[in-house]
Formats: sequence, C-alpha cells, structure tokens
Amino acid sequence: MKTYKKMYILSLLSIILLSFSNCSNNDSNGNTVDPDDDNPVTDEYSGTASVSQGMGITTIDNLYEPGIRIATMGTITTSDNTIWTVPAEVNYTDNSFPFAPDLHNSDGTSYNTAEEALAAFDDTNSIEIDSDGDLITGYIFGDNYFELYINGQAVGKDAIPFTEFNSHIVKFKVSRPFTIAMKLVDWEENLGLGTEQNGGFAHHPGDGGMVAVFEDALQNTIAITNSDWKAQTFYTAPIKDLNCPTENGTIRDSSNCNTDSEMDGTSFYGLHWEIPTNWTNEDFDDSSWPNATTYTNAIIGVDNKPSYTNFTDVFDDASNDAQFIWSTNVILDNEVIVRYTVE
Ligand SMILES: [Ca+2]
Ligand SMILES: [Ca+2]
Ligand SMILES: [Ca+2]
Ligand SMILES: [Ca+2]
Repeated sequence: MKTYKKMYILSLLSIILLSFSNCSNNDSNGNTVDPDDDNPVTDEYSGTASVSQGMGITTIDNLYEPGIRIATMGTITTSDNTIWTVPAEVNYTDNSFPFAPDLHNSDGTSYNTAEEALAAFDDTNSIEIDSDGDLITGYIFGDNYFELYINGQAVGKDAIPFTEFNSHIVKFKVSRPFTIAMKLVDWEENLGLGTEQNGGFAHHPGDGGMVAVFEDALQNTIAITNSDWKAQTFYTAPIKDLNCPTENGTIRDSSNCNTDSEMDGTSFYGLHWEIPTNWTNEDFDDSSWPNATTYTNAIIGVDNKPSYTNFTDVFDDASNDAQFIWSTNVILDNEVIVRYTVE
C-alpha cells in the first residue's frame, strides 16, 4: 500500500484529536458510557480485514477525462491506522505498463468482429515473455478495469478504468505451461464506499465481472474463464453492518450483506486486505484460494454493450463458452485477483 506521508500525519493528527474528543465518558444525556461502545469495529467485526468507515480522500480527481463516469482515486485510513489506496492500487499512469490494444473502445478503435480485430492486430504490440514460446491471443471484457500479467510480466492494462464499457485484444509469446494473473477492479464514484450514483440513488453498489478467452496461433481455444480459475477479494464495500461478513478459511463471504441502494452512504464500512507481493508470479501458491464464482451474462448485464455483443462468437462459443468470473460477491467485492495456469 502506498504511504502518503503528509496525509498520514494529517490523519494521525485527526485520530489524536478524535481520541481527545472521545475521552468524555458521558454521552449527550450525561450518562456514563463504556468507551469501547464507540468502537463498532472491535465490538462487531471479527474478520481479518482492516476496516474503514466513511468516504476516502481524493488524490487523483480523474484518471480518464473522456470517461462518462469520473474515475477518481484516493486513500482511506482504516481503524488500525493503515492507509489504503481506493478503489485499488493500479498502474494506469505507469507508462512502463502497456495498454492492451483495443477490441472495442468508443474513445479509441472499435472492431465489429473478433476476426476483424485479429486481422488488424499490430504485431509490434505483441508482448514477448519467451522468445521461443507460442503466440497466444487473448480477448478480454472487464467491468470495469483489469491489469493482465503472464508469468509475472505485465502484458496489458484496460484503457478505460470506469466507463464507457470497452474490451481488449492482447497477444503474447510464451511457453506452456504459463500462468495468467489479473487484478480486477469494479470502480466506484464514492471512494471507500463502493458506490456510484445510479437509479436515482446517490449510493448504488455497482457490480464487477470479467470474461476472457485465450487462443493459440491456430485459433484453438486453450483457456476460458470458468470456475477452474482462482479468485480472491481484497476490498469489499459497502458493508452496512460489520456483523454480516463471515470468513471460512480463505473464503471472504459477504453474501449475507445488504446490497440495497441508499441516499446516504456516509456510515458505510469498507473491508481491506493486503495483496501478497508475489501474486503475479507463476510460482505463487494460490492452492488455498477459493475457486472463481461464475455469473451469467444476464447477471452482469452485457446485452446492451457492443464491446461484448460484437464478440459473442468468442465469448459465448457453444463448444467453449467462457463464463463471467469474480469472487463470491460480484456486487460488494471491488478489487479481485484471479489466477489460472494454462497447461
Ligand atoms: Ca474498462
Ligand atoms: Ca461493487
Ligand atoms: Ca462496475
Ligand atoms: Ca459466455
């Protein structure tokens, strides 16, 4: 996690001030109260995450000016005094991390078919991992943002962090077996709250979802997203009641948590877990991670999105039907790592 020194000192100061203001053992009616009752985190939450409450602080106003929704970024301090980047730490502004070429991008290049995109692919955009490897093509649609690594090497990032919805085609040269590792982000308008304005509500919890197909040079499908992939969440919000999330081994389960839209999200909580440093590598041990949960096209809601529907021959191929995947909660889990090794 990134530390912003200035902000850290400021938040420390505000925590000190807050603790002073909490020193009074009398509530507004003059009754003596147990100071622990003021700390819902220690009183209610029993999981392994760091817990934030309320809105984060904006550090980047908008990552992507042409976007329909504003792709803001920021930080939030959790009750254990750690600072987290929200919605996720990403490499969007890092020029050394390549943008994935467009499959369909309303602000860039849009192809009508996968075949057309493949024929037009500029091979200088192909990423070499192994010089004597196989040439692999990947088709990816992510709601809202992804970063793709193959064997720990950065291969492509999503051109549009939030909206409009877009899709990508990537090519890379690698020897099999190889490991696909992706950071997936369901972006948010209200930092740390996991919400966006939608359907007349100021705080609507948006959803995620990612589908991908990988083919060899002969256009044989060698990998599709499905429940054989691993998926783990590292940021879950909004949480309205700290009693609702549960954990069973590595499963971070928020399926009991309320997902209704609200007008006021100022008291919402967020759950943050540290991402292991070597998560992109082929030798990272993901064996204890949960398998990915699959979601139908209807649940993700892609019917009206040409960045998906133009390419259903790839994404919905009857003999190799790629599934939308995410962690166990496609609404509340907002930063998810998925991994899969292609034999
Ligand atoms: Ca995107
Ligand atoms: Ca969400
Ligand atoms: Ca979304
Ligand atoms: Ca499909």
